[in-house]
Amino acid sequence: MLPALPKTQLLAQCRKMLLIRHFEERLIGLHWEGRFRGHYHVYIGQEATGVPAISLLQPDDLLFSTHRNHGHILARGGDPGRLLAEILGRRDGYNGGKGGSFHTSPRELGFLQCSGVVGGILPLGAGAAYAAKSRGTGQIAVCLFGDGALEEGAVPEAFNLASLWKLPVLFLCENNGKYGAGNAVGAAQSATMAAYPLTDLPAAYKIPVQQVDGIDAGAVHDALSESIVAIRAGGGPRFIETRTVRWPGSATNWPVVKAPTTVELARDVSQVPEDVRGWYRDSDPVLRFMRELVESGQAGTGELRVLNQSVVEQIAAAVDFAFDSPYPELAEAETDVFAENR
Ligand SMILES: Cc1ncc(C[n+]2csc(CCOP(=O)(O)OP(=O)(O)O)c2C)c(N)n1
Ligand SMILES: [Mg+2]
Repeated sequence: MLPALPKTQLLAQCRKMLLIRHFEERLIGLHWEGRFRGHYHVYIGQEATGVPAISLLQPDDLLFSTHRNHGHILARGGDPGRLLAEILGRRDGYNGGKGGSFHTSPRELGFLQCSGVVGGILPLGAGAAYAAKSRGTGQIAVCLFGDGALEEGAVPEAFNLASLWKLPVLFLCENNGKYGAGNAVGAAQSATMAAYPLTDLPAAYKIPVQQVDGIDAGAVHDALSESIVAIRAGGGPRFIETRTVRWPGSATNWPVVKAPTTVELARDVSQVPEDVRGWYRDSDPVLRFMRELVESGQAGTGELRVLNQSVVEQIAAAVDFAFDSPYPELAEAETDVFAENR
C-alpha cells in the first residue's frame, strides 16, 4: 500500500526512490566501463524502507548508516553529484574524497557516521541519543543497519544501555535475507546468527520491536510514524526489522544490472531475463510503488515518465560534475583523517 500522504508527497517519495535506483544503476555501469576502481555496495531493493523512514525525520535528527549508505544519503536529500564525487575520491565529495563509498558521512545532512564496520554504528547511535537526551535537544538518533549487525558483540551492549537509560534512538534493521550476514537459511533466519527471529534480541532487553514488509512503503511509513512519536515522547528506544528480498543483481561481489529500471517495467516485466523476472514482478519496491501510484489513480504513466526522465537527466549531470571534480592535492593527504602525522 502507499503511505497515506497527499499526492505531492507521494510523488516526491517516488522521485527519491527513482533517484536512488538510477544513481546506483549508473554507478554499476561506471564500474563495468572501468571508470573507477574500488568496492561499493548498492541499496537496490531496499528503497521503500529508506525513503519513507527518512522522510519522517526532523532536519536536526542524527543518522548513522553502513556500507549500504547511498540510498540513505539520497533519501535524506543528498546531492548525487557530491555523493558520486566522494565515491570516486574527488575533492567535491561530501568528505573531500577521503571517505569513499562505505564511509561517506555528510555532516550537513545529520549523518554522524556511515561505516563499513558491521554493527559499529549502534553504540555510536546510543551515544548520540544519550547526548541529545542530556542536552534536552529533542533530537532522536536513527541507526540504519543490516541483519548481520546483530551478530556483533557491541550491539547488545547498545541495546542494554539504550533501554536502561530510555535513550531516544531508533534501531532500524534492514533484513535483506539471502547473502547478507552469511547466507540466510530462510527468509528470516541467518546461518550465522542463533537468535531467531532477530527481534528476539532487542526484545530481551525490553525494547519494543516490530517486523514490517520492507517493500511496502505504506507499512514502513506507518510503523516508523508510530515509533518516532513514541521515541520523541520519551518512551525510549524502538527496534524495527524491515524484511526485503535480496536483489538478484547483487548475488556476486560485483553487482550487475539485470534489467534497467523504467516506468514500463512497472507494468510489464516480460522482457526481464526469466531467471530473475520473479524479483522484478514481486519484490522490487520501486516498481511496486509506481504500480500502486497508477492503480490508485494518484499518477498517470505519462506523469511518471516525465518524473523518471528528470531523474535520468539529474544523474547524467551528477556524473559530469563528479568526474570534473579534481582529486585532492597530495599535500592534503594527511588532513581530515583520523590520525595526522605530526
Ligand atoms: C566488524 C565487521 N566484521 C565483519 C565484516 C565483513 N562484512 C562485510 S559485509 C558483512 C555482512 C553484512 O551483512 P548485513 O549487516 O546484513 O548487511 P548487508 O550487506 O546484507 O546489507 C560482513 C560480515 C565487517 N565489515 N565488519
Ligand atoms: Mg543483510
